[in-house]
Amino acid sequence: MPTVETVDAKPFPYQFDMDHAALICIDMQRDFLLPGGFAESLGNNLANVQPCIPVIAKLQAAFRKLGIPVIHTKECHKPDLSDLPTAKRNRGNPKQKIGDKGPMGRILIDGEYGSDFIDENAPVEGEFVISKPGKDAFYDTGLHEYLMKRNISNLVITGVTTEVCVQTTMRCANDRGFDCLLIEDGCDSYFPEFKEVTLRALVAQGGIVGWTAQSEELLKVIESIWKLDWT
Ligand code: C5J
Repeated sequence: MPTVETVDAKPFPYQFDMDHAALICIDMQRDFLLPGGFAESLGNNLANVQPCIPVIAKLQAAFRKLGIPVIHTKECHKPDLSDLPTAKRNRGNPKQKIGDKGPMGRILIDGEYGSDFIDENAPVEGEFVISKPGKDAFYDTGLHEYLMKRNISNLVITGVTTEVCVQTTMRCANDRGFDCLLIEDGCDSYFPEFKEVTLRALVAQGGIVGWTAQSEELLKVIESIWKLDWT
C-alpha cells in the first residue's frame, strides 16, 4: 500500500511519499563544521552551523528505521586537483587554499580526515556517498541516475550551508522535477540572516523552488507511519 502523508510545511502542505523519498545530507564535513577546517580558515563563525547537527542525526535515524535511502554529499576534490578550477582555488584569498595541508589533512581533498564526515552525521554501511567538486550535488556526480533508478521523486534536504550548497542543490533538484522539502532546523549557515532570507526565497511565489518545514513536522508524520506499520 503506498504511504503518502501530509507534512505541515511552507508555503502549503507537503505530500511525503515515503516509497519514493530520500534524505539528502549535504556536506556535513569536518572542514565545514570543526575548528581547524577550511571554513574556519575563511573566518567563519562555526557556532552558527552546529544547531543542525543533532537534528540531522535524528532524521537520519528515523529514515534508516523506515528503510528510506539516506544520501550523503561531501564537497571535495581529487588529490591531483584536476577537478578544481583555478578560480575556485584562489577565491576569497584564504590563508589556506583548497589542497593545502591543514591541521586535519589537505583541505577539501577527498580521502583526507578533514574532508570526511563529522561523526554525528556519518554514513552507515550501504548508504550512497557522493564526492562533489561543486556546490550542486548533481554536477559531475551520479546523483540523478541513482535517484531515477530508484524511482525517487521526494527529496528531503538537510545540511550546510543553507545559501550555498544546500540552496544550489535544491534549485538543481527542482529543475530536474523533484519535490523538495528543506528542513528549516536541519540546515545552517555561518550567516543567520542569509539562512533566513534563503528559506523565504525558496518558498516564495507559491513554492517556486519547493517547501520548507520544521523537523518535528516531518518526524510527527514518520511516527504516524510507524504506528500504521505496527498495527
Ligand atoms: C560552501 C557548502 N559554503 N557546503 N560549501 O562553500 O555550502
